[in-house]
Amino acid sequence: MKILLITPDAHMHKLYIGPHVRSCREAPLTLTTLAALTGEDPDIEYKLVDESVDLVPLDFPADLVGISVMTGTARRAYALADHFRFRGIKVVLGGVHVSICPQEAAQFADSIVVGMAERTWPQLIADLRQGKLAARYDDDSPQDAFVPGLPTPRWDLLRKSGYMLPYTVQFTRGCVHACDFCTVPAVWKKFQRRPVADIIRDIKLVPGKRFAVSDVSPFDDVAWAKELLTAMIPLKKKWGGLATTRVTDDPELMDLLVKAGCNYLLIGFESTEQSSLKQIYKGFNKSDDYKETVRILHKSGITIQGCFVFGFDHDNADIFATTVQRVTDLGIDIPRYSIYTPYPGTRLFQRMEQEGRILSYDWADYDTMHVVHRPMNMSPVALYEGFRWAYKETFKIKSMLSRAFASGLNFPITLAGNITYRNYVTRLYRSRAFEMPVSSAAPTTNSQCEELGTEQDRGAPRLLSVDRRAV
Ligand code: B12
Ligand code: SF4
Repeated sequence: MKILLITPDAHMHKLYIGPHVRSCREAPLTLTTLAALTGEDPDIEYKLVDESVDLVPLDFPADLVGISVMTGTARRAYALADHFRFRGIKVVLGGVHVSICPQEAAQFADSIVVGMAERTWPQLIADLRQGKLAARYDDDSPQDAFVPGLPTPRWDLLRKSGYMLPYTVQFTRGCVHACDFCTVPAVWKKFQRRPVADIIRDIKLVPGKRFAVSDVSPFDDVAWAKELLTAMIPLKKKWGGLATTRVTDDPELMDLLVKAGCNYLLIGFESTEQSSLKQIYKGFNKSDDYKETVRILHKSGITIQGCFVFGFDHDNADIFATTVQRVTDLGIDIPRYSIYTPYPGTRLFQRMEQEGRILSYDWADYDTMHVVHRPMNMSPVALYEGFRWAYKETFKIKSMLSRAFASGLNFPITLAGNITYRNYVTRLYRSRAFEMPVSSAAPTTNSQCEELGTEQDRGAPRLLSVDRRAV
């Protein structure tokens, strides 16, 4: 049985080096994890395609196509699904957007998988073999504190040359926090850890010295994190991942992070304004502490990718210049900006809908680079222009080089990160000019996307254009 698994394109991290495309990030885990779930089965032949670095083989002779869907890539995913179903191939959709909007996704698939797929994916394959594919599979695994028995991802199935870091290891899933704009607490209700022994087994199987961790918040159970980091020390690997600003609170945790080989962390600072942090339920970020957080991380030899968001209700036109200045003063190595985006399923989406402030229900705009809500203290155009201005200002060559030189031994990581985002700024300025998104018939009830799956709302003509551009 030939199974084609696809992650539709997320343009942002593409880096063009001549005719070659690389993705300036870690290799994604979703497809390699799915492929591992069916174990050693000689009858199954997987082909994994991450559209950020590869072309989707539209004529592939698959028996089954599986597509992983995020909100921002939903249109592209549905277009690909249409294409393969038109060819008579069964299509299954899964992933975060499917878990939030199952009824919408079901219209484009023969089957959908809601939630994690550890149990449902092997079951789905078994059902398909017997010609009994169900329309929907729901995750019924126990939401225990630990997730035992996850296999090592099938890293061998991805094109390694496409990524900065071709090996990604999973430590945890979910998050203990509940920021209003974040999909994670909306989909994964519980913070779950993997058994330390399973994680160590996976890390030992990483062939090179370096790997990535793409879990959103793996160090918030401090006692467990210390146990894991202690077990990682003898492996002598180098790695990077994500953390919250609170990671620097515990000196022993910081010490173990360094000893375990961490030299890069992506951190959501989100705002320089405490009033905004409070409003988005991220009050555990203390703007006054940012300087100290950065100092501790730098002293520990850790490069910081610092994320800031524009468009909060307390933001006014001054926020762009204030943030750009603060990013410089703090010495953030790799700054990154996003636009506040009310993803379906989140508390923010619910609030924005109630307040009638959602401007676009076109999921393709939900990539944090487009304004999809009406800001409180500025116009949507001013938000978009301010966002672009902040990026342009921050990624001037002189600023980039000064950040890279300031990062000492981590010069290569910082420079690579800055080049990626400068590249991104260029694309941002070339991309379609800001148009006020026109909401096609806003839903009349607050039932989120379940109401949005009509022909009219999903904009059928655009969906059918499967993009055959060569990358
Ligand atoms: C790594 C990552 C990325 C990577 C790789 C994405 C990928 N698909 O692998 C990159 C860098 C590309 C990325 C980009 C973005 N990301 Co991201 N990302 C993540 C992150 C941190 C981890 C994903 C992961 O690897 N999980 C581990 C794997 C094993 O789990 P999984 O993907 O959930 O898959 C399991 C199930 O969901 C299911 N499943 C998933 N797909 C499928 C498909 C089939 C067929 C089946 C059967 C099952 C199935 O089975 C899997 C095994 O159980 C998540 C947070 C999270 N916890 O999920 C955010 C997350 C998915 N990203 C998010 C966002 C917002 C973005 C960006 C917009 C950010 C940005 N500004 O750039 C862009 C997307 C651009 C766009 N055009 O929309 C949001 C998604 C919100 C939403 N509603 O879509 C998340 C949830 C983070 C958050 N804080 O809310 N991201
Ligand atoms: S934004 Fe980060 S800290 Fe907040 S809920 Fe999401 S993953 Fe957790």
